[in-house]
Amino acid sequence: MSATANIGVVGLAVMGSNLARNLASREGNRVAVYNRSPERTRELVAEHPEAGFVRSESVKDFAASLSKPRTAIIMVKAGAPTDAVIDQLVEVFEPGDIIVDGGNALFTDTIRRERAVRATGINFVGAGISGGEEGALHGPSIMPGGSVEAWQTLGPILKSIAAVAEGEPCVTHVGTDGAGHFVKMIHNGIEYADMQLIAEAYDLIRQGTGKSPAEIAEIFAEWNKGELESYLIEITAEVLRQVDAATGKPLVDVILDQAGAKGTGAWTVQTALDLGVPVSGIAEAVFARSLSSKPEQRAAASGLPGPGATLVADPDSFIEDVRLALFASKIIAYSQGFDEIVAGASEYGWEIDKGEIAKIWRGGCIIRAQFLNRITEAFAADPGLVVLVTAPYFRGIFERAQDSWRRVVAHAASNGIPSPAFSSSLSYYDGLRAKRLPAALVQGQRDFFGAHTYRRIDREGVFHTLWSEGRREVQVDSN
Ligand code: NBP
Repeated sequence: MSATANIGVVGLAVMGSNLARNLASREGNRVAVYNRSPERTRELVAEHPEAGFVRSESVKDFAASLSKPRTAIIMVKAGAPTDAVIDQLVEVFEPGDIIVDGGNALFTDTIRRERAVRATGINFVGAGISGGEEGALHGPSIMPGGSVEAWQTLGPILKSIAAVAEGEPCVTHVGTDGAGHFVKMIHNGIEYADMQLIAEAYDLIRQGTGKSPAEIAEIFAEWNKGELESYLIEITAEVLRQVDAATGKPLVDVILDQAGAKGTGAWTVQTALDLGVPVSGIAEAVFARSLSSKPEQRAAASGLPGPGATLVADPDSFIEDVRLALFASKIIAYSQGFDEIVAGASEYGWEIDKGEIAKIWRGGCIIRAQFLNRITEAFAADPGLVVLVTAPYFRGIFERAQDSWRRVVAHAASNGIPSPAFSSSLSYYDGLRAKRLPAALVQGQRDFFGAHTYRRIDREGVFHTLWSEGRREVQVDSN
């Protein structure tokens, strides 16, 4: 086998096949393909003669078909299959070659794998790839980690296949080792929050105005022409418009209301808990899916007391309130996601350019949205921005959305309409801007039962009240 391919793909299920076809369609690429079950490889090659694939049926032949430095993208099921394929490639690759994992790996696995592979002299790059099968075929958003050396070879190849937004490819070297998969994880977490917020907006409008799904589809289509323009708003209109062929009902009314999850949202929240970052919007979105998927509990609780929904007096102004509440809550979710990126970068020693991340999410990926440009601008104008929500553009949205946001959350509460993401976003906002929080009382309680100590607002040092010894205050540390 002669080394004729400049890039290879291992794992030819839907994502790998589409990525291989995307690679093959770009000038200058010759793509080697390999899959554990050879039938899949044969099928792909037979179905796409135009791609000029170099087919292998063994890992050894696959390696031999690649020019040096060998570069291969793994697109197999995340977890043990990824480890198995890495082990096979390490056997046949040489120092300087590059192994890319394009699957949805947990970033800590990527850190572990990068360390182990690097010890052999081979480069390992964990690359988050977003956009589903369509994105893989026509241009995804790509978030690669790994070494600068690997990026030099890989960068031009990934740029050639990535989505393009406003003339720029949606790929950047995110940072070293697991940084790419970390940022992809946050992307997915934000995606969960965005979807939940949109679902709550739909529910509030439906219950508050009595409009049909098809009518609400038109509202989302209209919103998509303005500042909320995004892929998720666009597809929401499509889903709401869809009529079930079997029953003639709106499809959304015949889909079982139990949301599934593949775990990346939960990873985002678990990691945020470890890092101490309040990603309440994302967490509520993950929990909302969990709650929906508890049919027995929901059936048992369905008779509990509480108000039912009533129609609003002025549907048009209510719909505008919901639009603004959605925008404000969405900004909170993105801001919280970026906070987690900052905390992760600090914990794991990555230099992540936040403005660049917002840029590469503008195309190809599920959370692509017009307002990501505003995030890039905010970080460009003030690289030391402490928290995204305080940037002037977002402040302006909060000024505009303020009253609407509160009316919508109040309406949801008084009408018994669950709105965990809307409500928690507003609570987070109020918590963040509060001059004083009841955390002071929590510190007092902690000191009472556990002598956990507290600091004072008027003096340096650490203090403890001797609660059972005359309630005298003592200073326990002069720092
Ligand atoms: P799957 O996640 O369904 O994985 C199927 C592939 O893994 C097949 O090529 C299969 O080979 C291979 N494989 C398995 Br399973 N075990 C293996 C092993 N022990 N050794 C070698 N190969 C093995 O494919 P997918 O949906 O195309 O996704 C690929 C990756 O991309 C995943 O990590 C996924 O999380 C990620 N991703 C998917 C999407 C999406 O929208 N689907 C989006 C973004 C990222 P076989 O043919 O021999 O069984």
